[in-house]
Amino acid sequence: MARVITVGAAQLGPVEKSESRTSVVTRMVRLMETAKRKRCDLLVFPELALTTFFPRWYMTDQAEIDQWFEAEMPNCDTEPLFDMARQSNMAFHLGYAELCTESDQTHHYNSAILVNKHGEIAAKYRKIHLPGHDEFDPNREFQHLEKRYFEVGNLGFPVWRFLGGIFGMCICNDRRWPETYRVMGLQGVEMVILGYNTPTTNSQSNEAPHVRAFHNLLSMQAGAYQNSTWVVGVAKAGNEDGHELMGGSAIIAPSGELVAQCLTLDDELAIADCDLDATIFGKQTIFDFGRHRRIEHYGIITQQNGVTLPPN
Ligand code: CDT
Repeated sequence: MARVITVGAAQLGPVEKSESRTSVVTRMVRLMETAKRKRCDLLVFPELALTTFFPRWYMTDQAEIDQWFEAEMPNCDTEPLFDMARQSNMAFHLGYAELCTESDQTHHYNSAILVNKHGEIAAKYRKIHLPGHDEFDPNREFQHLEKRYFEVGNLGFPVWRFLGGIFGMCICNDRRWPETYRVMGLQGVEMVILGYNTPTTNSQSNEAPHVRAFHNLLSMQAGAYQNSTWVVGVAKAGNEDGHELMGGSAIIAPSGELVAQCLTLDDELAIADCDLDATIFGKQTIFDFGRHRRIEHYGIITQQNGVTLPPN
């Protein structure tokens, strides 16, 4: 029997610095209402969905920085999303800046959660590939200070049994790295979910916007095909305080084909019925890792004179 889940890519338009979380969550709830009418099982929101893409701003005051983070999840601002999940029998994915205490120390992560249809957090991922820089860079048209504000995620790339399938998450820049998909692919992932905030232009080169849009799809479509998995990539898009973010949120089949895509730079839903069994063909044929993958013949030296070399 087919395992079909209806998935909504819930793209968000711009969130300006001055927009409150209450206002953003109201917009998100509106998308959830539409998704409910369309019988979505799962709604995917972008990276750092609740605020502007604050790493573009240079800040030195830790109290000011911490205002962009959530110390609890859910909290009073985000509770309506969890209530909607319960009322609508709809799971969702949310990207946000996470402030937490672990072993008596404060930590800052760029995180994402999967919330089930009962409104319970079922899974969490913390972004591993943090792009950009950690000090003010006068040579950039705008800053990208993820390395300043976030620590590298410490939860790896696990997969979870969710909605009758095997799910994994990554966040934005992670989607450009083949390792991201392969680590989850080796665990049998059937749907990779991710959010992104990607500037339309590169602050260090004059790379054309259409090339950047191409790289966005190229990475996700290759990851899907080479691991025979669905990929759902969702943008925060449009002009945030004069800074353009690309859209193009997409639902990609295990064949690598694009099956749904957002066309605007605003709040928008792209919906597709995703059959998780569509992953089986690729996993049992060309990308049957057990039968065909031959890592021992790739020429990667892991041992020398009986000593295991550290990976680099
Ligand atoms: N949010 C995020 O990871 N954005 C990056 C932009 C990199 S440019 C320094 C991305 O890979 O889309």
